[in-house]
Amino acid sequence: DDPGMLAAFQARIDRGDKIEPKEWMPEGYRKTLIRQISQHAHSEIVGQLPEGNWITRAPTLQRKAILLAKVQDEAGHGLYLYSAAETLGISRDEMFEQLHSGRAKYSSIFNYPTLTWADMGAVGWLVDGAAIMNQVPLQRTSYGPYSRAMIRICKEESFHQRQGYHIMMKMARGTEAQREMAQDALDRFWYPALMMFGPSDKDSVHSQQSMAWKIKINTNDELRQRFVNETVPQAEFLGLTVPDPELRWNPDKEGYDFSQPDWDEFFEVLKGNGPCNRERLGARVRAWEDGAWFREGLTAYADKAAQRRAG
Ligand code: FAQ
Repeated sequence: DDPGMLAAFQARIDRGDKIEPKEWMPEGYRKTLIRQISQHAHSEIVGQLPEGNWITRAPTLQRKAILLAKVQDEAGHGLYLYSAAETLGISRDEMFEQLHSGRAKYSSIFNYPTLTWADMGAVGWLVDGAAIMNQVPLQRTSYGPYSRAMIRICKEESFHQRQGYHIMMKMARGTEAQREMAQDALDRFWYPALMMFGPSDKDSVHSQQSMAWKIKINTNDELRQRFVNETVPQAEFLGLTVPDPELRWNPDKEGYDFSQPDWDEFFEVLKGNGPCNRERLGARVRAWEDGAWFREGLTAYADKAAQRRAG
């Protein structure tokens, strides 16, 4: 890229301009956005699977309707984000190919199993809670279509977080067995939720450049700290214990000191060796293959319709 063009582009970013699809952008900026937005889209699509597991077993009709609506929202977010990525010159088929071949990532969190109904509470409360913490600042990201997608998505994520917390309240204040299920769900999801923010700043390869381009607004560790600060009082309100003996309020930094997740486990999950990686990817590949006849039918119909119009 021409140095003059790069400097002018950086000046636009620094001024707070939004970059729009047809405008000039450095190749690295385009590639980073495609990576981040498509990974986010894949996360929404794969993220339907752990909760989809409980739709047929929700304890009441009302809970079932709410969970169904939440999972449908996630499909919508995924499609919305694929569209935003397409404005950068990648096709949806290419993105699916990257997901199905294992080349593209999706959030590590969705490689953990959802074992009990309380996990639906923990996912909504902690996973959507972490997603919001990450995505609210992204409403100010420099790429126009992405920032606008984030505004809408964050509104729905807030509802998701509240429904999860509501399940946790019910369980934590229910029978002793229900309280234990809620505690167990918190025990299993706490550290995987902390991992959602990405590796520690010192190991984050992309943060510096992404922040200079305002593709990212905060560092991974900043957002993780914010999440802990907001979530610990919510756990206390539920009467549940965060599974971290080192957790302590630190008045000097006006935040909690807390233990880091097991980063070796995180990198293993990223390499495809988490508890559910194979199952999740397998389910997506199967869905793609099972839908082949339908895609072919649609294309054949579109071709015929175009011929008819031309004739
Ligand atoms: N999982 O240099 P950095 C949701 C990778 S919310 C997997 O720090 P970056 C809603 C990273 O890609 C979840 N991979 O990377 C929902 C990179 O590898 P690469 C989705 C991870 O991009 C809720 C390498 O590690 N949200 O789905 C993870 O600057 C409930 C080095 O890391 C978003 O994607 C991870 N946790 O920062 C749905 C938000 N962390 O690509 C259903 C947008 C890092 O070079 C139910 N994304 N990696 O091969 C972001 O903000 C950023 O991409 C970060 C990572 C913060 C995730």
